[in-house]
Amino acid sequence: MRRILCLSLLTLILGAEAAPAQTTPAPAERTLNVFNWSDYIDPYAVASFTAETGIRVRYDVYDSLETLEGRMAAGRSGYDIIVPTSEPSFSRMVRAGALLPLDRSLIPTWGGQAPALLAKVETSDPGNRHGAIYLWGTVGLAIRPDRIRAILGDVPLDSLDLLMRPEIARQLSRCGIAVMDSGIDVLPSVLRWLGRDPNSAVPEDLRAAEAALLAIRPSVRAITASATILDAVAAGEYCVAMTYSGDVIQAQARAEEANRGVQIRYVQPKEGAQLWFDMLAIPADAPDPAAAHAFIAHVLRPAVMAGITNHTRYPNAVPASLPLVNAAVRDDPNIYPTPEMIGRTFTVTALPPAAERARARSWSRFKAGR
Ligand code: N2P
Repeated sequence: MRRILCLSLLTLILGAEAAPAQTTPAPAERTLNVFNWSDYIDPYAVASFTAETGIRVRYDVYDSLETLEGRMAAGRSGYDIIVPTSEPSFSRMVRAGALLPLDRSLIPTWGGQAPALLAKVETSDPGNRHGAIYLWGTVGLAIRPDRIRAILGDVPLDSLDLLMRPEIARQLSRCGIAVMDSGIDVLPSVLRWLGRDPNSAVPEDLRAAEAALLAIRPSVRAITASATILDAVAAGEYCVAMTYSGDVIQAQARAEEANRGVQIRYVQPKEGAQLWFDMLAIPADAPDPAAAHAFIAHVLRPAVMAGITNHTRYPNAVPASLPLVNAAVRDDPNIYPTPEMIGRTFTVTALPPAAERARARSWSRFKAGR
C-alpha cells in the first residue's frame, strides 16, 4: 500500500512538473495502463518513463496468477502492459492469441537480454515473439531460523519438510505458518516434495498432493495473498511462509531496517524449487500498443533495470545492468542463484484445462480445510 501511494505521489509530482503553461492548450492526455505484480517495481522506473515520454501511468497490481488470469479471461481488461509468468499463464495467453506480437523495431533495448535466458522462455513462446523478460526467481520458504531452532533444536533448515511434514508443522504452528494463496504456484512444489512430477495431470498425484496439504492444514494459520504475506513476514508474524523468493528478501531487508530483532532467511528447498520467469507482455486489445512498446523499451534499459532489481530484490535478464546493481544484491545467491542452485530447480508447464480445474478444486478444499 505504502509503495502504491508513494508511486502515485511521484507520478503526480513529475506529472505536475511536466504540465504545460496555462496559456497553451492542454495536449490530449496519454495514459499507459499497467497491471503488474505488487511490490514489483522501482517507483523511479515509472516516474522516469512519464518524465521522458509525457505518458502518464495508471498502475494496478495483482498478487497471484489466478487474479491476473481471471481479469484477462473476463476480456477487455483495458491494460497495455501485463506481467504474466512464462508458465503456465503467459504460454497459455500466447497460444490463445491473447497477446500482441512485439514489434522489436520499437524496442531498441531488446538485444540487452541474456540470450541464455531468452532461450529458456522460448519453450513458452516460440521465437520470443510476445514477451520480454522482466524479473525471475524461485518459490520457497521465508523462515525465522532462531525461532525454528528454539522450538525444534538443530534441524536442517533447507527443506520443505519444515512446512510439509505434519509433525514438524504442528510444532511450528506455535510461531505461525502461512502459505501464499496460489494453487498454481504452490502445488508444483508440493508434488515435487512428494517425489512426483510437478507437472503431473494424473488424478492420483493430485490426490496425494491434496492429502499432504490437508494433513498440515490445521497447523497453517493463513492462506493469503502474497502481498499480505510479504508485510507479515517483515513484521515477524510467521516463522515459516511459502512464497516467492524476492518477496522474502524484501521482507528480510525491511526487517533489518526496522531493527527489532526479526531475523528472516530465504530457503530454496533442497527437494527442488520452482524456477519462474515473469514476462512483459501487451494484451492483443491494448488501448495504446505504441506506449506499451515504449514502456518495455524503457524498462529494459540497464540503468532502469538495475533500479528495479535493487528495489524489488529480484534478478533481471539484462547483464549490462549488473555493474549498477548493489553488490549486496548481486552477490546474494538467494537473489542471483549460483549455477548449482539453478541446477536444483524445476520449471512448470501449462496443463490440460481439465487438470487445471482439478488443481483449482483441490486448492479450494485445502483452503476450506476439507
Ligand atoms: C511480486 C511477486 C512476483 C513473483 N510480489 C511471482 N512471479
